[in-house]
Amino acid sequence: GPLEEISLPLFFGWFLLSSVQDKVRCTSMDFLKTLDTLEAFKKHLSDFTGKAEKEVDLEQYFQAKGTLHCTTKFCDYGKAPGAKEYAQNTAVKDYYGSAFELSLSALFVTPRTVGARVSLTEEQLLLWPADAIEEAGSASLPLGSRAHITLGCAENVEPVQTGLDLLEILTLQQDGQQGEPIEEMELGSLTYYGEGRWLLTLREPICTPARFSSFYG
Ligand code: ACK
Repeated sequence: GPLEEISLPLFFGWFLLSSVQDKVRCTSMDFLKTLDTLEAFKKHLSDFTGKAEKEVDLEQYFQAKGTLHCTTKFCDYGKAPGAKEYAQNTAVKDYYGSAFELSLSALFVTPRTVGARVSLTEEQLLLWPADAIEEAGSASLPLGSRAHITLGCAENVEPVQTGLDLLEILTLQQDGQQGEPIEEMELGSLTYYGEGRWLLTLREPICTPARFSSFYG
């Protein structure tokens, strides 16, 4: 009935505690600020602007999208395939409301999105939808590869794009494309994958507390 339909959320996920949201946002802003000034980035500026001579302020280019979280299952209030099964999963019910520590292992930037890659533990993978079809060119990426935090989207880009951008980069890596090593930054090593795709592998992963819950909107 209608009550059942509205009892499912828009999505389930880990929500960063508000005290750490600012820290993660600052790290991301610092990265964008630095990336902006690199000669290597300027060389590929047309990926972002369409015109080589134009300038881009990456901090302005991306807009923040709500509270920082890592989506596990997009349910669309029950309309998404597998939503009901996910909500009834024992692990989902048992862990609902529990605190976790998420490990952010990389930051990535594309002309569409900026995000953080989340490396899930075995325990956290219990909350990843088992039926997840990793929607990239290659279907053979490990479960949970898409796990990420959307830090910002370019104008007219929906946050669902961030996970797809991450999968695209991981698929390139899996297909043996090492990317172009750019430089060692304070936070880690920066690699360019072409077409405006930048990956900063963090030297020290950022550990951040997050609660497993859901969002109704
Ligand atoms: O940044 P995100 O992970 O991308 O968080 C938001 C959240 O759900 C609310 O929109 C994500 N999202 C939206 N549509 C989908 C989808 N079809 N598959 C997976 N995640 C989605 C979005």
